[in-house]
Formats: sequence, structure tokens, C-alpha cells
Amino acid sequence: MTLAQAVLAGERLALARLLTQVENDSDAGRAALNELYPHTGRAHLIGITGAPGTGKSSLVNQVALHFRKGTASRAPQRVAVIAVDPSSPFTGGAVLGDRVRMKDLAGDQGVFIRSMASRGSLGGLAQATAGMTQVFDAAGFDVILIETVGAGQSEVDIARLAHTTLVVEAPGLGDDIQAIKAGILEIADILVINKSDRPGVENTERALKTMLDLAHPTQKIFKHHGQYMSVSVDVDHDAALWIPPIQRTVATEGKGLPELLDALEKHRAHLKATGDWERRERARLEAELETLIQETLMARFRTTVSAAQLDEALDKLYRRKLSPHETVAQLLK
Ligand SMILES: Nc1nc2c(ncn2[C@@H]2O[C@H](COP(=O)(O)OP(=O)(O)OP(=O)(O)O)[C@@H](O)[C@H]2O)c(=O)[nH]1
Ligand SMILES: [Mg+2]
Repeated sequence: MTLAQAVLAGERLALARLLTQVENDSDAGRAALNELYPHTGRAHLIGITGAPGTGKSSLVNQVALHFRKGTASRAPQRVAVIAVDPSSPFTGGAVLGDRVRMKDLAGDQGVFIRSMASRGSLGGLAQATAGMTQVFDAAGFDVILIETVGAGQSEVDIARLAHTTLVVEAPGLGDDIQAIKAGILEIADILVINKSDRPGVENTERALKTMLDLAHPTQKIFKHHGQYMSVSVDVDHDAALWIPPIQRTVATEGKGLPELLDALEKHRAHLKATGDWERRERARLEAELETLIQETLMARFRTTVSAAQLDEALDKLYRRKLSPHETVAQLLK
């Protein structure tokens, strides 16, 4: 039995081993991903991002618990968690913290948690994360939660993997709009104000609403006989429009979690109903394909052109004997 077959058969040890292979981008890992690929495409990928300490891990823990429980209208789901921690690769403190906090889920066969510390390039991190989601997807996990610390491009790249992205805020981080990264807001499908047991929730919510309104106006302002008038845009009747809802939670107490799960389900249904699910998947696959083609062509180029040839070309380029375009044409000939 191949490693991929063992994963499809539901063997957890094989799953853990394959995740390591994929994280290291080994040949065996790639071969297994090829084998598993036809079995992917079912899972709901949910990204959770936000500033450090806003309570993402606590929230992931709770979201996982609630998906496991199921409701009258929703069967219990199998849940995988990938905690991406691009911070210090030395201490691993946050990773350890995540494990401890997620102990509520320990022993549940329907849950698999994997922490990943940064190795190599940030691009590599996104690629490894993509591979890991494929493994979980093929292994039959219905929901895959991906936690990243919202700090930069790598997190945005990882968020692009997800069907639904939660952006987590907390009161008191500086309640002005400046504190809320516009780039992060752009990727939000659902805004969560966690730690809503803390003072300042109203300010945070107001700031978020203002930001949202700028991005998705719910009031149209127009001039009528020289006077400014405003009308409400009927968002409920524009099914194609998704306005990110703002959900308040207290992750440490599980407050607001049923509502958050409803919002997640609603967003999934919205994506499916509008065709956005397919559009997002296609856009993501296209980006993945482009990256792979670039990498493959570059690798091929390096095997056909020697270092000496490249050096010679660079020399001509430097001495203005050839232009960059002419150099490329010559090298590729
Ligand atoms: N009062 C309060 N504290 C919370 C809440 N959610 C989380 N915390 C606490 O906030 C701290 C940080 O929580 P984490 O879940 O580790 O936050 P995080 O965003 O995952 O942190 P990093 O991964 O390090 O960025 C912990 O001490 C939690 O117990 C909440 O809703 N209310
Ligand atoms: Mg965390």
C-alpha cells in the first residue's frame, strides 16, 4: 500500500508522515500529492487571520469544537487544523501554546491538528500549506481551518487558499481605523471581534463598520434638486453581493460561536449559489499553475544553459553589446 492509499484508508500515522513529506517538499510527498489530487475539492477551506494575540487559536479551537458537535441542520463535520506560525522558528513557543490550548480536541478521531513553523521562503510556506490542505481534503476532512498571523503578504497569500476568510480583531488594539489593515480587510469574508468581553467593543465595531461602508456602501448618496439625498441599497435582494458580517465572540467562553458557525455556513452556501465557489477555485488553481509553470521553465532553462554561458551573456549585457531582450532571445535559442 502506498502512503497515499494509507491516507485514503484513514490511517492517522500515514497522514502525519505524509504531512511531513509535503512540508519538506520531498519527491515522495509530490508523488503522493499526485495520487491524492483526484480525491480533493470537497473540503471547505477556512482561513483565520489577524494581529498577534487577538485570540485566533482560541477561536479555531472553538470553531473546531462546534463543527464537531453538529446541529439539527448540520451533521458533525471532520475538522483539520493547520496552524501556520511564521514567527520565531527557534522558540516554537506559540506552536506549543497552540497545542496546549487545543487540548479540548485531543483524542477526537474526527480532528487532526498540525502546527507548521516557518522554513525557507515565505512562498514555500504558502506552497506547503496548499499541499497540506490537499492531503487533508483527500483524507476526507470536511472543514480545514488555517490559522495565520496577519502581518504581511505571506498571510494574504495563504488566505487566498481559503474559500472563507475570517479576520479577527480585538478591542483595545488601538480602536482607530489605522489599526485595521486595509489589505487585511479586503480579504475578509467575515469579521470577528473576539474578546468582546473587553471594554472598547463598540469602538472597534464602529471602526470596522466605517471601513466596511467605504468598501461596500449600503447607502447611496445622490444629488436631487441641489440637495444631497441618501437611499439604502437593498443588499438582501442583491443575492450576488456579500457584505462581510461582523460577529462578536468570546473565544475563551465559547460565546457567539453558534452565530459564527451560522455565518460560516451562510458564506459557504452563498459561494455555492452564486458560482463564486467555482470562480475562487479556478482563480486559485490558475495562480498555482502559473507559479508551477514559471518554476518548471526556469528549472529547464538552467539545465540547458550553463553558468558560463549565462555569465557571458551577462557580460555582454553589462557592456551594452546586447539589450536585455536580445540577450533573452539569444539564450533561449
Ligand atoms: N478576555 C478574553 N481573552 C481571550 C479571548 N480569546 C482569547 N483570549 C486570550 O488571549 C490570549 C491569546 O489567545 P490566542 O488564542 O493564543 O491568540 P492568537 O491570536 O492565536 O495568538 P498568536 O497565535 O500568538 O498570534 C490567550 O491568553 C487567550 O486565553 C476572549 O474572547 N476574551
Ligand atoms: Mg495562535
